[in-house]
This record gives sequence, structure tokens and C-alpha cells, in this order.
Amino acid sequence: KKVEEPVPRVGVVVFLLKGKSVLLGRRRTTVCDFTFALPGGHLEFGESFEECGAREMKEETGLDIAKIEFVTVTNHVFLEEPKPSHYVTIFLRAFLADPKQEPQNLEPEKCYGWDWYDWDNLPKPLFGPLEKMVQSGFNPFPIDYNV
Ligand code: 8DG
Ligand code: MG
Ligand code: MG
Repeated sequence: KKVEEPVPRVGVVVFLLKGKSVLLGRRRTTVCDFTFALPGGHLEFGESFEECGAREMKEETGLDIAKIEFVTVTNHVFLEEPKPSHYVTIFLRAFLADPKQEPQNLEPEKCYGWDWYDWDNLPKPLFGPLEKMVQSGFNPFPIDYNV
């Protein structure tokens, strides 16, 4: 198999929930530049989904998360991009370990900044896969969740 041959990759992203809001950042990359996306990244060899989600969250925002749970998985092919890619993405949800902690933009070359957005009033444009989930009526909050 040729080295350049594209293969699907595994993404792990996190709905970090705070009250009725979620943490989103505007992407600063070739893939979907300027769209609002969840914190997350690539699963590394040997990691659990939860370990990956917590590590990416820490690297990108400085935040420590707790009560990490699997929510759903998507299979998304990005054919329209300059460099076509294919992601199996694991969506987790989590809460702040310390509710007083604030996000920092620790990878400014990849993100324009993090902020909390009300689930009923999400910013536009959302990152493609996230937009599709929202359109389909998906909701990341636990069923018995009351703010
Ligand atoms: P890394 O080098 O830190 O491991 O990767 P990264 O630079 O943080 O990767 P990423 O693009 O943030 O996330 C990996 C892939 O996950 C992304 O290219 C496509 C997929 N993905 C989705 N939905 C979302 C989402 O809402 N946010 C993020 N960040 N990635 C997502 O399918
Ligand atoms: Mg990352
Ligand atoms: Mg990332």
C-alpha cells in the first residue's frame, strides 16, 4: 500500500456542557475555516475515547473535564475540502471539573477563540458534521438534565 493512500481517521470531540450552553471555537484551519466546532482532535495509539477527549480539551482550552460519557458516533467524508478526508468521529459529553475554570485559547494557530453558546441559539456557520447533527434534532444534554 502506497504511503500517500488516504485512510479514514478517528476524531474524538467533546460537548462540554455548562448550564444550557456548550463550548465552541471558530476553526482556523484549511478544513472548514471559520466554522464553529467542538474542542477535540485525533485519537492517538493506545488511548481510550475518554482519555483522548480529556487530553485534547486540556491541550486546546486548558480546561479539566469530568463525567465524560459517550454520546454518539458519525461517519463523515469531507470531499469538498482541498485535501479530501474521512473521519469516524466519536462525540462525548462532559462537564467542567471546576465550574469556575475559564477556557484559554492555547492553540491560536488552530482556533480563533473559545466561548460558551446557548444550545437554543447556536452561532453560524457550524462545522459541517455538527450542523448536520443539529439539523436532525440531536441534543447533547442528558435526558434528566435540568438547569
Ligand atoms: P490533533 O493534531 O490535536 O490530534 O488534531 P486537531 O488539529 O485538534 O484535529 P481537529 O481537526 O480539531 O479534529 C479532528 C477531526 O475530527 C476533524 O478534522 C474532523 C472531526 N470532527 C468532526 N466534528 C468535529 C468537531 O465538531 N470539532 C472538531 N474539532 N473536530 C471534528 O467530525
Ligand atoms: Mg488538537
Ligand atoms: Mg482540535
